[in-house]
Amino acid sequence: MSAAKKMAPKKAAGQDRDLVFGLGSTGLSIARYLKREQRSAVFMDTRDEPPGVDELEALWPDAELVLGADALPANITRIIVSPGIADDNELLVKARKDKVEVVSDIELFAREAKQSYCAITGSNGKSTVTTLLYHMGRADGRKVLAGGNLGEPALDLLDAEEPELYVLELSSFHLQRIDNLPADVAVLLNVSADHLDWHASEEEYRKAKYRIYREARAAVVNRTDAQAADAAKHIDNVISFGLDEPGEGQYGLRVEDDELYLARGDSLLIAVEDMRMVGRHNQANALAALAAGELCGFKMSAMLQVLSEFPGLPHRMQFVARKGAVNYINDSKATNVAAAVASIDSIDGELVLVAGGEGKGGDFGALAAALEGKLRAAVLIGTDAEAIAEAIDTVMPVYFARDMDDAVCQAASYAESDDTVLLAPACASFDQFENYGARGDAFAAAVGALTR
Ligand code: UMA
Ligand code: ADP
Repeated sequence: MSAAKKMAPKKAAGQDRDLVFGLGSTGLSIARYLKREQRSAVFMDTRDEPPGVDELEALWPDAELVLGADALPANITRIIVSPGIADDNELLVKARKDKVEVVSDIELFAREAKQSYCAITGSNGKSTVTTLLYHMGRADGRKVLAGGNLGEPALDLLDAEEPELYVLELSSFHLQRIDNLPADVAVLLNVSADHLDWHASEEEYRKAKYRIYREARAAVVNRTDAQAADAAKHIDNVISFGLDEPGEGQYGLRVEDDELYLARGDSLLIAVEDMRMVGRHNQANALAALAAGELCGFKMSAMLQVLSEFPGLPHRMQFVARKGAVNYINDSKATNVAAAVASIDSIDGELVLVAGGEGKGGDFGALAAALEGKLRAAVLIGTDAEAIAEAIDTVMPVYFARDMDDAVCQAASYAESDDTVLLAPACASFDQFENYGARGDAFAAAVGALTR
């Protein structure tokens, strides 16, 4: 199949035909699913050269393909849409007006899945909690599969040997398009502004997150967000978590003999010192994972073992090196303001912040408050460097860098003994890098190249 634009031929009357809209990793997983189901389909992407064309050709040699699409193909029964395509896409708007069903891959997963599943969302911490829960289940001897926004697209999970439990990471893009999601356990970790370049408003974004609870059988709620917790009030089986002291049967933090512990009610579970992940936000993530694991029926001992061993995911508060008495930490996955604030709050002592990229419509004001009194300097890169500078230049010296190499060299020159140089961009990476992983790798490589 060439990347040249091809118009899909009209289908024969009476034939059901799906339109797969988007040819990234989700689109390919939908193609594999439809192939298994022996459905007829046409594939479309607004891009002239979407990433999935070659793989689609190998999977479905006679596939009808519409690239650089500016109109819907004729005779479509249903559109299965990828998460990156926003609801205000004019082709989707037209399809809805024409009463064509628009569904997401997650909706199809929910219709097809025969085993239990735990659905996890939140503005930050989703991947960490999804991965923790996966490991906790495995440590308890369960057959668990994890995917969704993290790793394998959900429909691909249905093609593997059936597990006892699926753990699904869901984004607001997924949830915005969910009608039926009867998750056995639903977890909403936290909500802070993000993806305002996709969602029409912060209110719409929040509401999309709350949809995770609509049909859930059991829920984990963050008791410090009353509005979010309220969205689960119709559910009988609810466990809360928070960084305060927990009530009976709830998860939180307790101090005993000057030592901080994760706790369930009055029972101390594990000292924070004995966890491998660092940072207050990871204490919250661990508590949420324990609550979800309890609702999934996992043994406490297995779950605590995981907390004592799991070092965290790459590009999340990842220690890179100590050079010239300065620690370098890669939190490239801090792609929004709240995540960057959480990582800044996790650092003791003075820091040099490396931040910037594509701001996704976020408000950088909260960065200034988090940085007050602890920042040696900020080195800014990318499209929204100026906007960040405007928000924070009252609390610290701000410098601009051409690229990551330049940013790390400058950061090293401003850092003093025992400072931390922290990459916590508060922005998406796409203006300069393929993804946040490539950005974190560039940071680590630049640190590696420092001579002192
Ligand atoms: N796009 C077009 N035209 C199209 C189709 C897509 O311009 O016709 C653009 C989108 O606007 C977007 C990009 O292409 O900028 C990718 O979109 P996609 O929906 O095709 O992405 P996939 O490759 O299918 O990957 C998606 C998730 N991506 C998004 O939601 C943007 C991946 O999450 C997820 O891992 C994958 O499905 C499997 O489930 C990534 C992500 O960035 C990690 N997610 C966001 C986040 O975590 O903040 C929500
Ligand atoms: P997500 O999948 O939601 O993006 P990750 O687990 O990948 O979440 O973490 C991404 C970043 O978000 C981390 O690098 C950290 O900066 C921040 N973060 C993680 N957990 C939390 C939390 N519970 N609250 C606030 N920020 C967090």
